[in-house]
Amino acid sequence: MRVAFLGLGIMGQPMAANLAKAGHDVIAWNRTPGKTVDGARVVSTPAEAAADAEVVWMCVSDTAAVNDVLWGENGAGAVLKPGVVVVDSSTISPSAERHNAERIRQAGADYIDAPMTGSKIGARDAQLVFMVGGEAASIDKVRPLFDAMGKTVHHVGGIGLGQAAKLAQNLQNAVIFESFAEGLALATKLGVPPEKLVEIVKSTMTRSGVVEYKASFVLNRDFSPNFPLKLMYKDIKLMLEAARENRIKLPALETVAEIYEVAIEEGHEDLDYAATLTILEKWAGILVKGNAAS
Ligand code: NA7
Repeated sequence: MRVAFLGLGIMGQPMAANLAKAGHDVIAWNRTPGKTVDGARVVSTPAEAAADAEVVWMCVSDTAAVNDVLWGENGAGAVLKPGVVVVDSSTISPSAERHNAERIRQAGADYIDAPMTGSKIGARDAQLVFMVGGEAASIDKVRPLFDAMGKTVHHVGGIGLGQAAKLAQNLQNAVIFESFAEGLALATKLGVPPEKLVEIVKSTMTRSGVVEYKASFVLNRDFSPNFPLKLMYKDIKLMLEAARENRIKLPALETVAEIYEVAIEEGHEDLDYAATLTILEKWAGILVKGNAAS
């Protein structure tokens, strides 16, 4: 298929590369020039990438970025032809997706929200899990592209429900990691070696995919971004916004959000969200100097 891939960040770049590897004709674009994708041509505007595409796939930071890519100067939204499918794999607000879908449909094109999970390694290994909102027929049209980038597609319901499911799922990543980090801080303060605690967690019902993924990075004090802290905080704000709109209380998440705010004040926004651990360590008086990535 002819695919315009818009956004070559930590997730987008390997996703676009996997599409090209699977034999699709990929034209890619990134806001900051200089990014390349094996097997794809890179052009200088979203409109140029989307001009002759059958599918336009977006993977950018947030709601404002999706707006820019679709509706900004040289945006892809202005060049869509009837029959094109636009897919958004960014994590953004569910209501913004409904608004985008409405405008895209006026051009006769289809829209799907398809946020994903799997982090940098899942993107590299084509093992992403997609949570999708939109028409089944639109999803079927782009099924080969999902297959080239991921292992599972969950069709949740109508437009925006992929994002809603993603927020509910990622809320658990944020809170589970925080509980792991608090356990580590307490263990270390009381004299239990962190490696021993990880060994125990992995051998009990406390184990989780989050700990499986994060433990080795944390033990190696490698806080380079798999999922940047600022993007997890962006998602936390989306979750709290959805909770407020729908009169739901999320007390654990509200506390976790405060830790992210401190981490951002301390300049950790571009590190992995695992760097929130260093804030707990600092409060516990156990942060070894030079231990936090800087
Ligand atoms: P990254 O690695 O931070 O990449 C973000 C991408 O979004 C990157 O290509 C950015 O371009 C692009 N971006 C950011 N703002 C804009 C605007 N205003 N216009 C166009 N493009 C923009 O994030 P990930 O790849 O980890 O995650 C992407 C999404 O998936 C995100 O929603 C996650 O929550 C899930 P740049 O290179 O900075 O010019």
